[in-house]
Formats: sequence, C-alpha cells, structure tokens
Amino acid sequence: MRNKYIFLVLILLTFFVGCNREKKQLNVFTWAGYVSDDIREGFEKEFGVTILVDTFASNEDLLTKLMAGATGYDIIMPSDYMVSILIKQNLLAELNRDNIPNFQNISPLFLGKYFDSENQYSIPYTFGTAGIAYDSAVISPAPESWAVLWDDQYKNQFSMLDDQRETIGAALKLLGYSLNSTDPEEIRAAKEKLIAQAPLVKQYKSEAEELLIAGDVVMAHCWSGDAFRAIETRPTIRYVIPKEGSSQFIDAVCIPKSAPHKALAEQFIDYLLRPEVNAKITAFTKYGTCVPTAKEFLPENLREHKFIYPPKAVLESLEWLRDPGDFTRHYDRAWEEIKAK
Ligand code: N2P
Repeated sequence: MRNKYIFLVLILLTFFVGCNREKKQLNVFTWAGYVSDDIREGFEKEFGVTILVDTFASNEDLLTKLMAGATGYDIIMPSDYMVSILIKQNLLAELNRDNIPNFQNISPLFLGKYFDSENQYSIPYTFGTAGIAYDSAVISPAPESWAVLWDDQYKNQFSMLDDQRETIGAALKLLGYSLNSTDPEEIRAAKEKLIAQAPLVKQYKSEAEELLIAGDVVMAHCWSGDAFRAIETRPTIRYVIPKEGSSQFIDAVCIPKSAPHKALAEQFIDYLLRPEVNAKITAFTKYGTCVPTAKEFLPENLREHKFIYPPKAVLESLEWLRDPGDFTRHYDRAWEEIKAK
C-alpha cells in the first residue's frame, strides 16, 4: 500500500517538474512579414517564453480558421473591418487595460475608430494602403490607373492580392464604385472584370513582395509596406495609388476569446507599445507607427515617407473597408467564381 503511494507521488512529481520546465508558448497568428525576429526574440528573452508565429493571407482566411474552431491562438492581427466582424461573432476577448499601461503611448488619431469605438478589443498595430508596385525599369511611364492591370502586354507578368475584398475592391474602384458596394449589379460587373483579367494574372498572392524581389513579376497589386520592402532589394520598384482611389487600413492586435494565455498576450501587447519596440515594427514592416514617440527611434527616411504618409489629395481618394453584413455572401460567391477561372 505504502509503496503504491510513493509510486504515485513520484509519478506526479515527474509530471509537474516536466511541466514547469516546459516554457510557456505564445501563439501569434498574423500577416506574413509582420513580426520580426528581433521583436520576437526580445520578448522571448525578457519573459522566458517562446513565440510561435503562424501567418494568414487575408482577413477572410483568419475568420474561416477562427470560425472552424481554431483555439490555440493568443494574438491575432485582423484589419479594421474584420475587427468589427469578430466582435459581432463574439470571438474576441476584452482587453484589460490595467495590464497594458503603454496603451497611453498610442496616438488618439488611431483610437476610437468605427470598428471598435472604445478600443475594448483592439489596439492598432500598423496602417497602410493598397496600390500597385511596379518596376520602373520595365514599366514606363508610371501607371496611373487600375486599368494597367488589365493591359494584355503585361500578361503573366503581374500578380493580384489573394484577398477577396481588396481584389474585388480594385475592380470596383476601376469601375467608379465604392469598395463597400452593396449593389449586386456592381459586384457582378466587378466579378466580370476580374474574370476577364484572370488569364493575364500570373498569380493571386498576398505576399507580393516575394514575387517582386524574386523578379517573378514586374508589377503587383500590393500593400504599401510590402512594396516599400521590395525596394530594398530592387531599387527600381515604385508604388502608386491609382487615380480612381484605393483602400486604406489599420491592422489591429486582438486576443481571441479562446486564447490559452490571455495575460501573457496582454504583456505582449504592452511590449509592442513600448516606443523602441514599436519603432522596430515600422523599421521591419515599413508600415506606419501608431506610437508617436516611436519616431525618435526611427531612421529619418521612415519618419515621414510618402509611402507611409500619402499626400492629402491621395488620402482623400482612399476608403476604409467595412463589414457589409449579410451582403458578404455576394463577395464570397463572386470571389469563388473568380478563383475558379
Ligand atoms: C503585410 C500585409 C499587410 C496587411 N505583409 C494588409 N492588411
């Protein structure tokens, strides 16, 4: 009898010691090229944990995974309109501000937005735009319109974002409509446009900078920071926001309701909001910082660059993507048909 107890105690002890030795793991689900090694390693060292980063190509990919019951994620980075959808679906945890004292470092310009008016569920990570990146050594004069992505002389030499709202959005803009159209006729027209374009498209890919850097394409429907990153390797690359207008976004940091390590996730958010860490986000992603004091830690060329801060006239041509509610199924269906081509 006694031996049995000793045996049991030994087993339990081994189990607990084993558990303790295992480091806590923070699981981050985000866009490609969004969390640099130095940001990850800085947190890992200071907090004695490991961070695992997994990536998605679009907000809809993220939503699909979460709706399918993915429960391992502690940190996710949806864009603005997807924050509203996730709140509505009851998939986000409320942030405890007591654990995020650096919240005060955020510029009010990026707080209280339509998608989370009290910032109960999100803090801003970066902001940017969508447009066209092109190699000025090959394509000249500079394109001005989305129409260049329908020019058959560039057949097989360009990519489109693998993102239903952005890509249908580009076609809607070309046609003179809103990114947030809820008119079935307009969605049909945009869909027809994109079906006609499909034979020209080399690839639908959200990580467009990879194609630009490899020289697989000379032009890409692309997000601003990713174009900016491609320039480091290929200095002839330029970025333009077409005259018909485009999208702008704020990508947020949220904690899913199902997060296994909520307190640690809040510590991570607080860490991201330290000015010197936040500067590393911009230095790496080439998207804008929402922490004004981070600018002190940024090289001159990243403080006011026009890729990050477009001129006023361009800004005025930009729209935010919004949650179209039940109408989303029209976008879903159109996208399925386009991708089937
Ligand atoms: C970064 C992608 C930016 C995300 N590679 C656009 N919301």
